[in-house]
Amino acid sequence: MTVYAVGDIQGCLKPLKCVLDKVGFNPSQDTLWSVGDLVNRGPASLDTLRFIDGLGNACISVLGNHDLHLLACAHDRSRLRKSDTLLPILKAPDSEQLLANLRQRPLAHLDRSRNIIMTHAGIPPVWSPEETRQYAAEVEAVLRCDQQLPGFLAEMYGNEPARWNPQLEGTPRLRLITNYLTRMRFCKADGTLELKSKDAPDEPPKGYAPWYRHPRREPDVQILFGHWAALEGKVGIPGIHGLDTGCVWGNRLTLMNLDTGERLHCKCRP
Ligand SMILES: [Mn+2]
Repeated sequence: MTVYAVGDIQGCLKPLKCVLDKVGFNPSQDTLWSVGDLVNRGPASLDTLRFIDGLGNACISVLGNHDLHLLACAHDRSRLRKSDTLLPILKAPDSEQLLANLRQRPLAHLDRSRNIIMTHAGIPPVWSPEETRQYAAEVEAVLRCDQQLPGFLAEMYGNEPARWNPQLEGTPRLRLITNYLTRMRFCKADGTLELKSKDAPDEPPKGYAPWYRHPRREPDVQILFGHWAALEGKVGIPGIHGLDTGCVWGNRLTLMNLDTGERLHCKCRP
């Protein structure tokens, strides 16, 4: 019974199967955590979704920005961009089921017995792990509601508001929660986001720092995240684990054993 966590897969199914084979992953005994961005840019997004769904309860995957983009494109195909590789999912005979399953996935997974929290992009310094779960649940409820979903997906995009305030309401509140959990890289200690820069962490926009460099509310809770391939998996802070190692960009896929902390990689082409 081992728990593993995998970095951004983005339709790279072959490398995923490769790392799982390397550790002899057995879905009837082991568990796979995924930091999200299951789909897009890579070649096998459709089969990746089918594979992950096929793992059932043996896989816990949080939603990433590309997963949410897939849901948005399903509701409004004009959102599809040239670089997106999502069309095969939208045209698949099992498309409806795959999208329905994706909508049920969380934006944050908190495991108190292991004292680990996992999100796609990270946790803003102003939120505790419990608050993170609570705010994530607000967005999850909207994603699961047929009436509220289309409106949210239409208004989800945008960089404002930039700073958390518990009094925020409605769309601005949901958009900021989503941006923190699925798009954040740089912010200020008070949580103010800067979403335009995708640079290396040692070149932050003036006045900002990588989110994980700020003091956090509960340092004894470990954080797992993906999203930031430029980090190459190196965060340099004990207890904070960056798992995106840019597989889809020609680098490698990372699988981490959460019991031992050991990491292994697959460099095979997607
Ligand atoms: Mn991402």
